[in-house]
Amino acid sequence: MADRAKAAAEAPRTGSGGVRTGPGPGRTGRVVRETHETRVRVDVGLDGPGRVRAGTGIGFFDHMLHALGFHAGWELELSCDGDLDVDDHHTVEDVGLALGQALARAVGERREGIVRFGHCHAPLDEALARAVVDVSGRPFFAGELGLKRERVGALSCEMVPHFFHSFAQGAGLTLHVDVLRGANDHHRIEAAFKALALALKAALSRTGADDVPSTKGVL
Ligand SMILES: [Mn+2]
Repeated sequence: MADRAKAAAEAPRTGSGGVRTGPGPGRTGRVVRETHETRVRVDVGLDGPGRVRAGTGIGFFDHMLHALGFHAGWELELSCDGDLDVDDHHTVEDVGLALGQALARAVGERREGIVRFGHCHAPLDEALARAVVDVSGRPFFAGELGLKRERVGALSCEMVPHFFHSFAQGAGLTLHVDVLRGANDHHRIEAAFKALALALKAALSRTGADDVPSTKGVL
């Protein structure tokens, strides 16, 4: 990570600029997150047009973030300069948190006017994954991914559920992701990200009303 001393002097800091919240015509969120370990920038727009750029220094992770953003229909620009000389842990964790926070900002504090619940099955050849999401404001992740390899490319398989956990924490999502079958861990992970993308696309779609989707009147 370049200029580590400067980052350390400023850390930890979570800032935002040009952030517009609420379900306006363009729902966007920006997060800049700097710590001793990583520097993450995320710009996300929930209403397309489905252009994605992701650069984290971990090729397979970028491939998964691209799948997530593309299939969710997001405009996503994400970069992370992290301490990959240590390992992939801080980079994956902090990208999950920052992307989740950017998503929460784009949705808006009251979460009004969204469907709220979403679920999807996604196959990739022999692999089949299921994602179920509630934009609840209560962060929770559970799931069985059944990964056998230690890593795919430069991404540790143990960091895949950790990413989902961090993302759920940052975004305030209740999230269940399970891979139901599949022989190839690349396929299993990619099916999981695609299922998550499609479940989120459904949950974040607009109802056309501006009410809060809860019997409590608040989320
Ligand atoms: Mn692939």
